[in-house]
Amino acid sequence: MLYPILTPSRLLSDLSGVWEFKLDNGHGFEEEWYKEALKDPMTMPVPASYNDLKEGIDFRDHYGWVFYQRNISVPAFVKSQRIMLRCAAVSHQARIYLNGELICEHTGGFLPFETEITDKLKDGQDNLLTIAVNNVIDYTTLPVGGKANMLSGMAGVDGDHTAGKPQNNPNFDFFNYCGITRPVKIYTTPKDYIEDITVVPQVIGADADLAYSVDTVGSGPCKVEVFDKEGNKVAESEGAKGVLHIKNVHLWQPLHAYLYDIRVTFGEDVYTLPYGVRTVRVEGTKFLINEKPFYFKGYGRHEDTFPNGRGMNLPMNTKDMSLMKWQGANSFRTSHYPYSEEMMRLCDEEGFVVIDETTAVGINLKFGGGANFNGQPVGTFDKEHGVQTFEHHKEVIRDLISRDKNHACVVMWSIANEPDSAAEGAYDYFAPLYDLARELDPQKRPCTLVSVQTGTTPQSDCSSKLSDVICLNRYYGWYFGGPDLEGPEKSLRAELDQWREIGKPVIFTEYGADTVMGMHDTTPVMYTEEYQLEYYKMNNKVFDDYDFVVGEQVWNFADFATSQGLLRVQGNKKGLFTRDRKPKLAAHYFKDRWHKIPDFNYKNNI
Ligand code: BDP
Repeated sequence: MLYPILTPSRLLSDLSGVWEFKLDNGHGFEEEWYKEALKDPMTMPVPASYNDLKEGIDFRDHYGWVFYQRNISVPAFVKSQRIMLRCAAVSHQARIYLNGELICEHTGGFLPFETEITDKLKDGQDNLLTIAVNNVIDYTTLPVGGKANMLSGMAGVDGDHTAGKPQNNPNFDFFNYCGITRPVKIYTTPKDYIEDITVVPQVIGADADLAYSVDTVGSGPCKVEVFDKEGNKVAESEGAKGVLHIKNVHLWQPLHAYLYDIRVTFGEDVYTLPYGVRTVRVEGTKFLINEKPFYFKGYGRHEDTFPNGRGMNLPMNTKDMSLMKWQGANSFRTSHYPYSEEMMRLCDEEGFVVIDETTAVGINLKFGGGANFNGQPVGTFDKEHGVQTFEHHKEVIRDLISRDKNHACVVMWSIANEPDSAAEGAYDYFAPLYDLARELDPQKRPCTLVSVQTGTTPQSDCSSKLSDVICLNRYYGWYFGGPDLEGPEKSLRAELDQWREIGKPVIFTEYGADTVMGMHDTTPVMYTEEYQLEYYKMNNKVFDDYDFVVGEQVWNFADFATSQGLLRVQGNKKGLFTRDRKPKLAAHYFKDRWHKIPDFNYKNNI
């Protein structure tokens, strides 16, 4: 799916701004709130998560639907064009009404969807646009929620305590922010238009061949041209499919990005795709970018800021990129959902390497004592009582790859975070999803799932068989051991000795310790900044001893909001930075360490 842009043939209008807003009182649909102007609405910015923008727990933890509304109209001069309404992300379920008519429904909170409105707009008048948004998560959704009303597993209580009123029970450790979290846009195209563009690079010596295909609707001649940064045309081709040959190609390299502009013309329609040329593959225990062994230095992150919640925050994206580069990092994982298209484009521009994750977090009923769904332990993949996410999981993989396939920054797909990957039925659930991702990705990037520490071994984890790279979330010295770090160090070494036998590259995609900014002690006790530092030093010393460990991504880049619970002091405090991006002690330690670790060939001499 193409990112909407302004081109010589396409108009773009961003509907960001202050909309009307109302929490559903349980009768919104029955009373047809979408048919006329909302009565007694509040104001609400779009894009943003609404949760932190008004006061009170009832507002923050509202369960169910909310209604957003505004008027739209388009200038008469675009009426000869095809007019599209596009939402970049609505968490988690959307119903769109135009002038009271339901025109589109979508499930899944982190990927774009669009609908044509050309014939639905009234000429010369305002049109009432209503977007109803539902935040309910359950065993059919991604991310996964437990039984409604049950207190969260993260609260550290047994599952038989129920809350008084309906509420979500996230089976994951981040606040269930929701709303219209990314921009809503109207864009137009000619009636005969470019639907999609796919480009696959192949580097041959100093040159590159870009195999391209353009999906079109209607008829017309198709031409593709490639321009370098100076605006010189370096390749061109005719037809909807073909190969573009670039002589002396300038490669996209981690932290040294280079983007060409690929301009596609189809009849009257024009679209320009920024494009980085690089290759990615796994060989033995090495992860090769442009044929050189790459070492991942960076983070698991969240799209989480105050008061935007998960709402797109362009200044913070820029600040984060600057902080990550200040630290000498080169990569992050989009834990635990696809990030905004704006962030992905920024990573392409800045040369940041991304492991691109789906929304599949919480496919693990062992969390919360395994009592999440029925109040009694249930097998995660139990056909009758387990998760019912498989079909939606396929949709998410399809939509994620369709959105992000052309990004140079994306070097690997993460199919899920911490699923119950050693459970009965896990292999049968995941094998078809890997097959699907591999079939759909035109660049055939490596695929992984991010493996949980509890209950998995290299022998039992289906990731050993299915993944190209083993990604481990490990908390030796935090949830497993600590404050003593000697025992955890031994256990970590013992585990790595086992993974060596699998013969695949290993990346630590999470490791970390909760740390309250400003809490210090001469003895590194848990929760102090000193303990976080000692914890990381121990883990890193071990990673450095294993040549097949090809990356370290700390948990987390910054402190972030979660559901309330006994283990969470106003959120998860494992950040190297606070939520407002001030560095803890360990941030300086990593700055020093990562600037000494080269992006390539780090493990060559071990
Ligand atoms: C891992 C999860 C991550 C949590 C982290 C933690 O992947 O989402 O935030 O643990 O407990 O299990 O901090």
